[in-house]
Amino acid sequence: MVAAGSLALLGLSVGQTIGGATRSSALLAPRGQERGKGLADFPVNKTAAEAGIGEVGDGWRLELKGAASPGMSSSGMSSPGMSLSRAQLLALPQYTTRLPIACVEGWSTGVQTWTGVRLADLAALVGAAPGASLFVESLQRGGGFGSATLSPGQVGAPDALLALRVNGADLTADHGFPARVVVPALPGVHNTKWVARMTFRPAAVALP
Ligand SMILES: Nc1nc2c(c(=O)[nH]1)N[C@H]1C(S)=C(S)[C@@H](COP(=O)(O)O)O[C@H]1N2
Ligand SMILES: [Mo]
Repeated sequence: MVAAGSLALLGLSVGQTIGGATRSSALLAPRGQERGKGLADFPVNKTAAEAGIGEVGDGWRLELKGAASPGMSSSGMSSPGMSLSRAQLLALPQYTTRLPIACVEGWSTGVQTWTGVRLADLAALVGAAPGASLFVESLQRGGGFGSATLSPGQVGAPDALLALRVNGADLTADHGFPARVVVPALPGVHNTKWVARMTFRPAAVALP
């Protein structure tokens, strides 16, 4: 009786383990998942803790650097740039876009509603030349995903945002608080989280 009972219990727990493992290895399952966060409860590629991001407080500033067009600046030096608090970013015109983030690993966040500042507006603010590309750097140190480059077309896309909010609430830490990039039609890896610095670079000059 005891043996049969243990066997039955074993069968039960094996069943549950298999169920759990099957769920977490499902094709569309992300590596990590944020739970119990209501509207922000959608897949996460890497959590803030995994990326080594501590709590980001009021001291955070977005460092923005522009670059005059090569023809206008013989030195080719970038403009001094500016730094913006989250409150200052929220005071700029806000745009909302409904976009999924699709990871090359084969899962997607599904369509979420992102709100923030247009990349194009940030480019204009810092005096970047038309046609500039954008180099985005995260607070994250190390790891392959701490920076990304966006083409001039992506910078100019009306749906390309530095997102501050998602689904009507501030970004959660795991989705990139205080600010993250969202761009349409690019692999998820371009949607840099925990943004620290954005550098607009002049369009490449064709050599003779
Ligand atoms: N700084 C940073 N940004 C990042 C990543 C990362 O590991 N570090 N992962 C990227 C990848 S591969 C994907 S698919 C998306 C996923 O966004 P999510 O975690 O909000 O779902 O974030 C991107 N941005
Ligand atoms: Mo990804």
